Amino acid sequence: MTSVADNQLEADGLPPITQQRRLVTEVPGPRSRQLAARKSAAVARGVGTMLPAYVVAASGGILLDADGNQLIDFGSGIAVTSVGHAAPRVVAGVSDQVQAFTHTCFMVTPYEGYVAVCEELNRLTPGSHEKKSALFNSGAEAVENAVKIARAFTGRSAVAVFDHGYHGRTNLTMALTAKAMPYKHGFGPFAPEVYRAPMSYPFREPAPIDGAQAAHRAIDILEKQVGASMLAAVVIEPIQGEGGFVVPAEGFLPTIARWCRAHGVMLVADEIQTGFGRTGAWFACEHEDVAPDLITTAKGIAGGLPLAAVTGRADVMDAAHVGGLGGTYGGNPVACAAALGAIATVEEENLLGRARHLGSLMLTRLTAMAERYPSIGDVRGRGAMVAAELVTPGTIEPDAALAAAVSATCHRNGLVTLTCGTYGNVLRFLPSLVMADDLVVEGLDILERAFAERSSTTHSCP
Ligand code: PLZ
Repeated sequence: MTSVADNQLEADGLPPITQQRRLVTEVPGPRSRQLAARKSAAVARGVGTMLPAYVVAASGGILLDADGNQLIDFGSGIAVTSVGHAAPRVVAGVSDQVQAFTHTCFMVTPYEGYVAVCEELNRLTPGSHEKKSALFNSGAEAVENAVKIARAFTGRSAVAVFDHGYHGRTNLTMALTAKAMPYKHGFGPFAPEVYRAPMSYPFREPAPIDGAQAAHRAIDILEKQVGASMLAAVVIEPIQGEGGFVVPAEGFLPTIARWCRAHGVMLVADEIQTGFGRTGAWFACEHEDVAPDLITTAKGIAGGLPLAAVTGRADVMDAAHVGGLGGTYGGNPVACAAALGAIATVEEENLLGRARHLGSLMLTRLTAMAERYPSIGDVRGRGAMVAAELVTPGTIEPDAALAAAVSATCHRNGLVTLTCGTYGNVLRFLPSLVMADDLVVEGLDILERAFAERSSTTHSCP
């Protein structure tokens, strides 16, 4: 398939992108290293880069770097390009919109795209109740606004979040985020009235505990340390992203949801990483039949353009006064056009089915690898959101150094992998849902070779 990016590349005298890995230099190559030197001089050092292979174009599941290397992308820009890089419907929608107009500000002179995206969100998010939406620029901004809306509706101020949770880097969302380094360290003071409860993290429980029990452990703490009547919202990722792809035990989420309902606490599902088909359903809450009061979305919503949303019960969403929600760029028309293209792509290409298929392919292979390499302590995930947690064999002692080493080996071999986790010891895999099976298998082969290489020095393999 020829995309706009392909044509531009041909015009620049570079070959078109094919859906294949191709290494022509070391990764990163000399041109990328030159750019990295410019970056060091020009960009604040706080903005890190994980794999400094500078991208010049991308298509489907492949990134083309400045040296002509084609990399298999198992990161999707942190779960953003689920419909693939430069997805044709996204590119077409964006191109048309850019020709028409780029910005008016929806709060000044509105346009249809914003309304259409809200209609789609109201239709696609869990629950058959009447819903409304509001659009923003980033995930963090969506979470901030969900808290504002929950506070306006309930007249309460406290917010509960969970161990290992990640919700963003703004002041309020830093307070909601669990991990200090690198997200919060030195950046306080943080917003008050944020309380943290223990998560259900099956691999790390000291003793077996089911989902309902883990929920009651959290509820107990919230009741004692905050009081349900003080809580505006419980904000939770149905599957934690940055915290380590933590899938709570079955029953955890529904039990929390029932408790919230019984006490008038708004359940805010942060589906910024899990949403838009990533887990094999439109939203991860659906796997346990939970319909949250509010749901925050971003990332996969718009095929790579910055867009985020809060969607929820119409009565709750309407609690904020007229003019109380907004922002200059929120629901920018180009981003809205991209979102409509991305949503159509998920529906028309059955990407929910693809996510489930890729998920079972990855889980099967990783589970087999875990038998062979005892440093893989746990393999987990849902749909195309899959992870391997690395430990000292026979223990649950995190091995972040191994995760970094395996990831670096993958990078050198043309596979973009990401790590995550409170302990930095989780490898996560987020291929685009349009990635062909053979490319996913090739990526897993590279990963397995990286384990073989890294493990041969520490223990023998059968
Ligand atoms: N909520 C569940 O995953 C963003 C962060 C990367 P923004 N995750 C990637 C980094 O190191 O900054 C995220 C998320 C969940 C909220 C957010 C925040 O979304 O669009 O990055 O603001």
